[in-house]
Amino acid sequence: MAEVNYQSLAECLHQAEVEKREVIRITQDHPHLSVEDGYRIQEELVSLKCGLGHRIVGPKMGLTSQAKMRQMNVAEPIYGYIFDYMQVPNHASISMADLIHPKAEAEIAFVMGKDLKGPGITKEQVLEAAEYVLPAVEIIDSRYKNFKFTLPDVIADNASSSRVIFGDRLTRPGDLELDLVGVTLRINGELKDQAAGAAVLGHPAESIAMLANMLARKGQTVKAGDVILSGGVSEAYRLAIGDVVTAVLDGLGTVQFTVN
Ligand code: 0L1
Ligand code: MG
Repeated sequence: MAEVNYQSLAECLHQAEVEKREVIRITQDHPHLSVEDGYRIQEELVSLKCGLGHRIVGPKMGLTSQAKMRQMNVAEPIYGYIFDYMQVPNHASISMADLIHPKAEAEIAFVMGKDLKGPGITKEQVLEAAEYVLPAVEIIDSRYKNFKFTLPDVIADNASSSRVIFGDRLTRPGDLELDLVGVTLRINGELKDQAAGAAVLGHPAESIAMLANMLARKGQTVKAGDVILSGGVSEAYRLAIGDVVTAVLDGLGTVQFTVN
């Protein structure tokens, strides 16, 4: 069996993103790739991007819904990183030519005012440390053929991170019950999904607490200034040229963009 070369696998995933082409999942050649291996590849990918001058906006949590965890047969969500080049202004457009097979999901983002150092971080500590929350739509665009992967594969691929559109309005986290925030996701006016913030691990702040505790295992922290995606409130929906995507998060605001 081929030896796992973390750096060259990260380079391969990065090139696939740059060249907007699908690759075969890593576990095809490396069936014993572990979750830990996946994060080792992700770390190489993140440092490669940083070396190219890209800046981390913040971590993101993925696979936070019961449905996605069941589908992947996992007990724990995963994390990845959002970079500056992934940000698209609200009400702007994304270009299909820049992406492979994108899907959109509505999320709640947290702007951290204080560091959070796990283990043992709680939802209450997250709500105290967060300065603001804001609405977001994440575009996930797995680099793997047909969006088919195992858990270590998707971790290596930076949790499918591709683009993010943040809403315009910042809200204090204590100003509303984040688990009760109603969310609708429409594409071309058609209601695709309706959900509440509780779809994210019971409460979106639980997801940030889990992130802080997962990072703590590696001696890392959630940092003041991080803007963190807490996970999909809605399901993720495939996008096509001409689509107009509108996510309304009750009390937080609206995110809208078009696909060219
Ligand atoms: O943000 C996410 O929940 C994506 C996690 C990766 C799984 C996928 O690409 O569907
Ligand atoms: Mg997501």
